[in-house]
Amino acid sequence: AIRKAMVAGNWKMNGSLELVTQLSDAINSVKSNEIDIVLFPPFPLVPALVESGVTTGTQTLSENTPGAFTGEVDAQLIKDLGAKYVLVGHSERRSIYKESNATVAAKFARAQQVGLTPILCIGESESEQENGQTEHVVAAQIDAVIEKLGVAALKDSVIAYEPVWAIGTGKTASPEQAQAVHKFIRGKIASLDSDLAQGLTILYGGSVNEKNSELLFAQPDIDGGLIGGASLKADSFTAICNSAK
Ligand code: G2H
Repeated sequence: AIRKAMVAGNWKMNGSLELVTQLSDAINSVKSNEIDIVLFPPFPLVPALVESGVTTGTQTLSENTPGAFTGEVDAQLIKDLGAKYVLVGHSERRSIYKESNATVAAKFARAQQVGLTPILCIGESESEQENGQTEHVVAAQIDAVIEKLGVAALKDSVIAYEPVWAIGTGKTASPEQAQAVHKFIRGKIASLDSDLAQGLTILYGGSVNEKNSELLFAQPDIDGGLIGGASLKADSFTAICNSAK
């Protein structure tokens, strides 16, 4: 493959110090140069996970610089604690916490400002998919970042395509369905910068498990996965990691 595979585990609001030990032991036993494995635990578990040797990211960050923002977490602090990546625009942040495309673009910018690599999460809802708006929606989500920062900003980033109707529902996009959207995303970016698009890691997310991961990852424009529920179980997660090698 021209791009290195990545498997990312998004723990959402789950996990414990004990789970850090379990998952880090399991990940350290399947680590290889062929694949980047990253976990996204809740903020308080970041230092323990960094200490374990597993590449770490956070599930969100503040778009602001330090100040009076009770409950928010600053990007520089995340970076100083040893995290390397941050998710921006996960569909749960967009839908539950009302993050707009503009807010997501601001978070993306703030991550890069401190040297964190943003993973830009995009995807259409069930009704948008039924109405044939998938391409329109994902294009607008990417354009919000390009309009703010220019296409070059995507060079030091990852995109995660997660159709909202497939998240935590057990419904996965078929490999062909997902590949078609990934190809559209890469093609859209290639129309602005072809080399950048060829090098860009595009992950698939939404009910990925150890049974469906291999066929998804075999698609030419799917470079790995963003895994939710199945990233909480050592056996499932390591099997998914191995299927990306
Ligand atoms: C999508 C995914 C991880 P799950 O949210 O970001 O979760 O695999 O549980 O659908």
